[in-house]
Amino acid sequence: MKKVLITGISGQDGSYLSELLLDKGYEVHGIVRREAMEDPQHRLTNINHVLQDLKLHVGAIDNHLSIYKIIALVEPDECYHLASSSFVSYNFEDESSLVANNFTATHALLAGIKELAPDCRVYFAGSSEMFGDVKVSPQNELTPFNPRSVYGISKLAAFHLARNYREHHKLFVTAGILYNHESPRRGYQFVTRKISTTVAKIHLGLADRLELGNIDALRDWGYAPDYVLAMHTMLQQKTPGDFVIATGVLHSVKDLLIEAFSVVGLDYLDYTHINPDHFRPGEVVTLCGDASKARRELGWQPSKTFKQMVSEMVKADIEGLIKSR
Ligand code: F7E
Repeated sequence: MKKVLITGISGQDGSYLSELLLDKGYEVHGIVRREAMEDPQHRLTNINHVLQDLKLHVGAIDNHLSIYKIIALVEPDECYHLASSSFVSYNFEDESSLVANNFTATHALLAGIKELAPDCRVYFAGSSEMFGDVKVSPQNELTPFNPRSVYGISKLAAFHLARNYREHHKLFVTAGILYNHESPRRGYQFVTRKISTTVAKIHLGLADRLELGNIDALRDWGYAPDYVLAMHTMLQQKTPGDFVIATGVLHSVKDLLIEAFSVVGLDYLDYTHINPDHFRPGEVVTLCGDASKARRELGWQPSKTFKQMVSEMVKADIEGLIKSR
């Protein structure tokens, strides 16, 4: 039985990936914080339904010793490094934990794998934020990086480290450059979930307004379960490499609003208020990915349209709110 180690297992992507790998017969190990183990009902919501099938280890991902011990214990065949501080906006408030979570943690993991499990295949979660203020669109694996946020910079530094371990230490390290990917399990701070949950509340009479920042911002939004499938397929290739995963279709936050409110038959203009506090300094407004390499080499393609995904998110939030009443 193949063994897999996932950092960030309780997040959106970690939870879908766990399901996928359990279905494929893997022994699935994950690293979680101590606080999460002490309060699984609230902190492990995304993986509660598969908790009994997982093997969880308490660890601090930016602590080399802690990571080494877990790698030595698990001896993984595959490792998916998904843990990171992923909310771009927080960057501006706490840069040091971003560097620790995104860069130091990647170093701890790669160094541990090199010493203790050198045959393990590693997936590194890169981000379209590494492209930043782009001069060309859409972006592919050869597009120059020009990150505009500390998040993007820390991810890019870790991405270079991953490449370095691939090229100089000959580890099987593959990096996905993933564009925004969403689902009913997305964190509430991200704009898709903020909108879907507020629309659900408005529909149920639990809220009457939605405050947003720049609604003209454009993003390439995909469906998270499709993206974790891409991660797994990447690690089954003969050789490691870098892959852009994206839909290639741009939508504005305004499009998202129109779709989400239309699910409950309302007009976003009646509820939406622009709050300048939600605008980001140096915001990257247009990022669109060219996933032709993934289509060609992995046979990967998105399974859902933007409209279908937004509708699923709003309906899931309505259902969740009704259940929790
Ligand atoms: O913002 C605009 C905001 O926070 C999307 C992460 O997974 O994808 C994600 O990063 C857009 C931005 O995601 C609000 O300014 C307007 O233009 O949902 P988001 P993100 O920053 O694109 C990349 C690929 C990652 O790697 C990240 O880890 O929506 N926007 N008004 C707003 N965004 C938020 N959150 N809240 C607002 O009120």
